[in-house]
Amino acid sequence: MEERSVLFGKYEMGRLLGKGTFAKVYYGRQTESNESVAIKVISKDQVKKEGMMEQIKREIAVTRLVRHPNIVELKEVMATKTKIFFVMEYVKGGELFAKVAKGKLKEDQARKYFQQLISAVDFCHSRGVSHRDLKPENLLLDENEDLKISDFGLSSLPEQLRNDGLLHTQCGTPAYVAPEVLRKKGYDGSKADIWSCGVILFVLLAGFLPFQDENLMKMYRKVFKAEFECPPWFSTEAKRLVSKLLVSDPERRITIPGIMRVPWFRKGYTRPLAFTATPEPGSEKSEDDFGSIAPAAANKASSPKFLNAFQFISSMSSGFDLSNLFESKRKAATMFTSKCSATAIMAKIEHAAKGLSFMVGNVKDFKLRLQGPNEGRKGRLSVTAEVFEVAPEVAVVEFSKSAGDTLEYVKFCEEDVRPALKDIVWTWQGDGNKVNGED
Ligand code: ISQ
Repeated sequence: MEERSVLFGKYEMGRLLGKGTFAKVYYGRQTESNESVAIKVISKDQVKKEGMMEQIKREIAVTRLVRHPNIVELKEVMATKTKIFFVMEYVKGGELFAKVAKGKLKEDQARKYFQQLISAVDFCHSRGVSHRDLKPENLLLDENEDLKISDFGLSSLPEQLRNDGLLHTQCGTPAYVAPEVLRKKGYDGSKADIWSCGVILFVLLAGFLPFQDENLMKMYRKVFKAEFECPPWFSTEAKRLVSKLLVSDPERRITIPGIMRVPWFRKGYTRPLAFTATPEPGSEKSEDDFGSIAPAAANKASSPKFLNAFQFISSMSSGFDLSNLFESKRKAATMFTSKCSATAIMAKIEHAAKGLSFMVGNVKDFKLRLQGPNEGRKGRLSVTAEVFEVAPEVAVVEFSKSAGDTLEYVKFCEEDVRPALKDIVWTWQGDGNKVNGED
């Protein structure tokens, strides 16, 4: 009988789907539901050695924030002492790249993919996320021939923002990267994404790249000058749109609202239906069985527990060591993301707690202890609030109960904390892709 490795007693690992610098992606099958998944395996050692842990954390945070029909969904994050596993939606149809490699697409087909690409990119930008490595290899097709963007791995959230509010890192493949990125001056990630979308649209319609030369210097020069030529089969309208996308000066490049007004783009375009908010993995479980281990692994004392993205981020922020989480029982915790500074969040929590007559004390720089005014069922309620900065513009805030009754704690979180902090919350854990203020 063939030996199949089973991950956490839950996913049967299958063939290799793809390989990157830090990760391998395997086909997988959830044993219980028979559902296909893609499992990205990352070696922690290698990631730590290369100082990439921050990037991994960002990938998780970002992928959780951007749930959209045209973006590969991250279902679960698990870890052992040596490896990180991203369980993702399995996308059956392969890379869009493979399709284009066989030849140019018909205009209507190219338009459909471009519309789906812009819809997903617009959604990400509205969440403050730019991809910065958009290229056909990162675009997959599902069984309905719908496009799915994969791999926010090496791009994602605004990482190296300087005082000018512009990005200062270069990622991306030269053929697709915007001139301002190659110039290594600060750039606006969302404008650079629009350039890449322009290159992708050109490739879909032409079957070849707009800026190509065996000599890399010459290729760069063409990119800087946005020097390209549309093949004769491009329609006038398509040519006009490509010329508005591939504009060297990012300030003069068309914006997403601009693209959406172009008749060529609008043809047959329907915004995706309201995205269904799927619960945060693990949120459907009760507190007591949270972190329980799957049957195959359950009888091994050293088996790791499942971690969802938020736990994962917070555990890594507290020293990059997941081992403590494997042994201890998970605390009752409530988390949200915020785009405010850690200092502002701390001040807001302190103010809100004092307004509720809680005593407030500093445990360490970004950790507060809040103590309730009344004796509860199990003594005075004591709550810890901790702020983790996961990216310059994104913080994860975790509330956990240190003492007192769990029901009183949950009530406190839902009825007191949630309304009091509504101004600073971006997304609540478990609210799917709902951003605060959206219903
Ligand atoms: C999902 N399905 C198939 C292949 C994949 C490769 C990378 C990321 C996600 C994937």
